Amino acid sequence: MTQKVALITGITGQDGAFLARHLLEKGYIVHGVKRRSSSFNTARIDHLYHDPHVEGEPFHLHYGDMTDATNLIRIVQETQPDEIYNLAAQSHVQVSFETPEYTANADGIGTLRLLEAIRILGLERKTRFYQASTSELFGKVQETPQRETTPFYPRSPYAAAKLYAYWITVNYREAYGMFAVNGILFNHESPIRGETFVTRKITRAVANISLGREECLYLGNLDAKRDWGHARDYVDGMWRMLQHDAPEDFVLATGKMYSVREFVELAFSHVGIEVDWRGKGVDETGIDRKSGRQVVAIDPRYFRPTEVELLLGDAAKAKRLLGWEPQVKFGDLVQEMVTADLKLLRSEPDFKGYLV
Ligand code: NDP
Ligand code: GDR
Repeated sequence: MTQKVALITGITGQDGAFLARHLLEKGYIVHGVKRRSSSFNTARIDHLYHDPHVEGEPFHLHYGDMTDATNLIRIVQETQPDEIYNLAAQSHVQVSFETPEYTANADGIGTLRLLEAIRILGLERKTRFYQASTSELFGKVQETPQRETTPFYPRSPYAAAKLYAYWITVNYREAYGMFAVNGILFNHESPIRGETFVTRKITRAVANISLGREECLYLGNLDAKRDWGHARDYVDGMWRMLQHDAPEDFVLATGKMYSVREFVELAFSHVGIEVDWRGKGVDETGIDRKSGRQVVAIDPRYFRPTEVELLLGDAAKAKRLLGWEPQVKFGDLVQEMVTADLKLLRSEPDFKGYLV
């Protein structure tokens, strides 16, 4: 049997790394698109990469950017993929308020460029296309829990860009008969989550504070609620969507929702700190009950101009048609992330020591 070929944009991100490993384990040849950066940005996938001169090496990287159409056309032409997973994006919601035009270009028009590449090269019948859509599309939620039929109401430049990407994917499916699908994924995390997303920011700070390297964790809205799963489970869902017999859109979620505050409390409990909340609003603080030290404070800079207050997904369709169910529970996810950050930070030099 010939090996299937997959092309992953956003290969250097959290999901790109998990998906690349998943597909390599399934025997795929995997091509990834990485951006040129002034220093190394492949830490998450270095363990998958071997000498490209070895014959039969299944993992290949290509320089590319979602804002560069000719480059995307060339990569698709060279790799002739059976499946494309479009994971590349400026994916930070708060950053999108500061870089709205770039976010629209990379996340919205970038998706169009890739779909057009498939069409220009005449690969509509060969190449299946996965678009990394998001629960942020639901934004100011119109129905809880949110499912495939829930109306969208984006609340950020990021979500508005992803809304365009969602609909252009649906349109290319309907207009050109392409196997193009949206995975509407709720938040999913892991020890390799980007350090500025709230979960990883919390688990890193908890590890740092417990090692005496940091005093206090500064956060924004503690009352935001999210449906948090594990990235490993979610990349398997992406793959299942492209193996399904018909191109359809699917929600992936755990069906459980917790607040940022609850995430903070649980993460600190793993290093023996019991957080006691005092004050209200921007003056709220989290105090370590035993030592009386302040370990959490609010910084209004982290409040968003428009916030998504709660997200809770219903993944019944994915369970029914794809046999997909998340395996990792919230408590285990938090524990895994705190444990990994403790291990990582213990092995990292404390640069303060070099500065005295
Ligand atoms: P990350 O932010 O970890 O990774 C994003 C990836 O996109 C990185 O590889 C990044 O490259 C790349 N990228 C960014 N801009 C460009 C560009 N202009 N051209 C080419 N590559 C680019 O995101 P995740 O792995 O967490 O998420 C993957 C996708 O899924 C994203 O599209 C995200 O919006 C979406 N999503 C994520 C969810 C989650 O909870 N994680 C939930 C729902 C959707 P570099 O390393 O160089 O920065
Ligand atoms: P989100 O993730 O916006 O849901 O987007 P993030 O972890 O950034 O925020 C979750 C919630 O926590 C609140 N919050 C903070 N967030 C950050 N980053 N930093 C803080 O200090 C802080 N304090 C409170 C936020 O206001 C928010 O309500 C993620 C991304 O991966 C998107 O790409 C993806 O589409 C969605 O998840 C589903």
